[in-house]
Amino acid sequence: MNYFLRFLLLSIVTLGLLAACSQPKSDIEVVDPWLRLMPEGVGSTAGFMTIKNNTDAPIVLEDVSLDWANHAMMHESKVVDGMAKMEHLDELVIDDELVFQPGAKHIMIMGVKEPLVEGQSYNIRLHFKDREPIEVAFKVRQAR
Ligand SMILES: [Cu+2]
Repeated sequence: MNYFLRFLLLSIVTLGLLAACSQPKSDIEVVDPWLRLMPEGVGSTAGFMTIKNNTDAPIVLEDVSLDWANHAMMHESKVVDGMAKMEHLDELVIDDELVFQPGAKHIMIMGVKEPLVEGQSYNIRLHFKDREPIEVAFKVRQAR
């Protein structure tokens, strides 16, 4: 009995591992999602990540949303005639990968309801065209 149970458990674990290995990569991968830690009293911040498209077709990121702040939107920082400006982005087509990083594309977050805690994660939903939204945990850290 004991032996049989052990055999059964081992089989289940093995099957599980096999299933995990043979599973295709997910269509969309989000790498290193993080939020910039802001000084106390500042109610806005920005989120960064790299989105990888593992499919052969373009994927369109249409919107971002969250519950822990009043607004989240896709922005791009640009320098125009020596002036730093931010542009609103309606949708972004992802062929292979899309990078959100300081000084460039970012998720602008305004009206943060509670001060963000360094090291903690906060969810942001990514809304794609013709796909289920993805909920991603963004970790708060100092900008490097
Ligand atoms: Cu912005």
